[in-house]
Amino acid sequence: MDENFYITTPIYYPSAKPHMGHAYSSIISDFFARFKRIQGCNVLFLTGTDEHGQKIQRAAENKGMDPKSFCDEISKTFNDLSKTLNLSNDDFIRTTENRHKKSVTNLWKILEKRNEIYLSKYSGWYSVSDEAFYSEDETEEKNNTRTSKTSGSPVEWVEEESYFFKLSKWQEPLLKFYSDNPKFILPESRKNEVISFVKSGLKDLSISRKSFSWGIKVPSNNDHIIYVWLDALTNYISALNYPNVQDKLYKDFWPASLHLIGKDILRFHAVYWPAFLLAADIPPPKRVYGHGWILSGEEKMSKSKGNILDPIEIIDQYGLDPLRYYLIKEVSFGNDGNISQEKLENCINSDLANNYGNLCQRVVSFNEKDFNLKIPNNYKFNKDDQQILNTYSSNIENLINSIDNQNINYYVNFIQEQLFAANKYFNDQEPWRKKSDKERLNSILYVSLELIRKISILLYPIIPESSIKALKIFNITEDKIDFDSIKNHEILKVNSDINKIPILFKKIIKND
Ligand code: ME8
Repeated sequence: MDENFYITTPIYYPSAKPHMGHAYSSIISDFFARFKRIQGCNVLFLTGTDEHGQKIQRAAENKGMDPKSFCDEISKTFNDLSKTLNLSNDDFIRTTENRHKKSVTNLWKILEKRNEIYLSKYSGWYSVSDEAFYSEDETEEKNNTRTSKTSGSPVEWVEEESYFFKLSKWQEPLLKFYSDNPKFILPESRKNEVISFVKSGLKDLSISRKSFSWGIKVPSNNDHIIYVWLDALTNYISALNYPNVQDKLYKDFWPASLHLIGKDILRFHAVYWPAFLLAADIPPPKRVYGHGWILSGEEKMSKSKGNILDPIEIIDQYGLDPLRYYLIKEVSFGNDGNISQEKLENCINSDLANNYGNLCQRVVSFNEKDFNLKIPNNYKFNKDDQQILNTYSSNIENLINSIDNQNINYYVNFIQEQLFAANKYFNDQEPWRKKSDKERLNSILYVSLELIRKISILLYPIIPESSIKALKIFNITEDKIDFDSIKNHEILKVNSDINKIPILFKKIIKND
């Protein structure tokens, strides 16, 4: 397969160090990037930091630092986190880089040239925390503070000269775009919210600010700073060397296959971004998926609420792959989810240590005693063998479709069922009682090893490090992992050597 696949995370504000919500978006994006790679696609995976605007300027001031040094410091913690999370990102973009400034300035000039921008005056509410403008009816008075109804963050009154983007003009073209591209916004429930918002009427959008200086200047009027969202969204094409539209990266990867974001920033990605692009005659991305929130108690985790979970602490205590597995499996994708230590420990003990790790150890140890660490020969699949093996070949299209529709839950359920089925197969077939029936014994061991190979491949996008460790049994290295091979049941070469591997997951001893 030579399909190109371009996936992006949101670019994160380096206003404070990363938390579990950021880790979540990044891990899910990595899951898709890794799946597409083992499917044989040419993948580009981008993440980065969104460094301009009043929010960052104020955060830097609070620390008594200049914004650039402040961003250098915190952006590094996001870049370090990408490594700690074992993200397979190909690039990490910072909006303070020249390649990005060039790209934003160019997009602005095109919009100006196409008469999509005009100068006027903005008066209304602005949330620095969300970097968003709100109309009167989108705000409310709470504890003597005017706040945004959707995010709860405080808003302040802004009155200043501003450039406007003619968003109202794009209302109908956007609605047509949504109906021509029914899977542009997922999940479906959020798509409906966006469509009703657009149908309710779009006002022109203020796209420059004058009252602070930290940002990219409007090329034709240096008193103005380009609105941070117009700046930030453009990162997705800056990384492809836009405005050089002849560049191979741009040609191969634009329009993006998937912008994966949290539901809080769907409006920016599903309304403003395609409108800017349509206005500049650039094709919009193929899909925007707005995932749910990781909650702490009942609330969205965020710095301002002081209820953040630190991914590094969890990784130090439990390891990376357990956290990745937990976030991908336990947070029903598309919905909000809670993190609990108890559920995480249950996941480690039951799914990872018992069902997966133990299966690998049992089968390899059995093989060592009876087959001297060789793939059995002279096997013959019976009906039970055929049935369990065929589950993979008959589900391969469903699995691919589930990923192509961001239905992670289907993919993860399939793995869980197959882990259960593989353990049951080994127990039910009782190879320890088949020592006198060599052909049957050979077959059970061959099938069990083959099931470990298939499951480990399926697990690779979720827990890459552990999957690679398990695939060492068969001397399969990361670059040889091929998703399509799960439909083939006779890849393992008879009489070839297999390897013992260390315990994959340690069980958590609970003190209750
Ligand atoms: O909004 N649960 O940056 P940001 C799940 N710079 N995901 C969460 C989360 C939570 N509790 N909290 C944050 C910005 N996220 C802009 C984006 S893109 C061109 C510019 C994730 O640092 C989620 O993906 O506030 C959310 O959309 C993103 O982090 C916001 O990160």
